[in-house]
Amino acid sequence: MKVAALYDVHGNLPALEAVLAEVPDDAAIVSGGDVFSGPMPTQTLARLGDLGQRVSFVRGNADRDLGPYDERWRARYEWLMAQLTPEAHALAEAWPATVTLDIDGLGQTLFCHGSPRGDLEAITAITSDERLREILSGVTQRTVVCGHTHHQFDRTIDEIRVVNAGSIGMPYEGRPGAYWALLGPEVEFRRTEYDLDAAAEAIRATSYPDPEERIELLTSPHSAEEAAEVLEQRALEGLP
Ligand SMILES: [Mn+2]
Repeated sequence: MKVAALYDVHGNLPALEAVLAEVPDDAAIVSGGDVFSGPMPTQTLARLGDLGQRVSFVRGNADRDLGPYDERWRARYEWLMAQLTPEAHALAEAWPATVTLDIDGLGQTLFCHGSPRGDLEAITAITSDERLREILSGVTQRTVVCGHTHHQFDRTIDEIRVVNAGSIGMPYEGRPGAYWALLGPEVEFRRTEYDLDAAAEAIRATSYPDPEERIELLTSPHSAEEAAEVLEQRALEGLP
């Protein structure tokens, strides 16, 4: 089988729509978590839900309650909970932490959000071999697909290939767009362009707290190098 790995949409419906228009008809879809934490949560969830059995969901850290929150994050979380029905949120919290699929050319492939060990554990392009080896110590699959750190990479260590699919809705790639991966038989990194001005208007039309901050992230994204440095440092300090 062929799989489109769609990670970290973060409630960015216009970006998701653009990507879905490019996903080949014969590809299955894995939603890699952090689906709705962002400006258009309900619509984003509904759009993926409409795809039915074609989608396998993996839960991300932002798809579950991570409280207690500081003031700023509490406002965001309360806003999010006011958008989603309790049923929708319960459904998301019940998504599995990992999904395994057999992909053409890549073999048994483990999909997770952060790492195979947890949705908050970050793997970056510059994670040391030593740390990566420890993270992968329980893995029996040939390929691991992760997200969470919002930048694409493809690394192989001890015959396990680790692919970060990138982020559709909030990429740290230095260049705007929706980033995802098409898997099987190769690993094909994709960048899909979408209308940023229209997306910004759609975000402003919501009641999302801090819309301008989110729009800024989409129009002037951090570089992958910068994100990897910051996120790797946090991981080394034991921070989520
Ligand atoms: Mn995440």
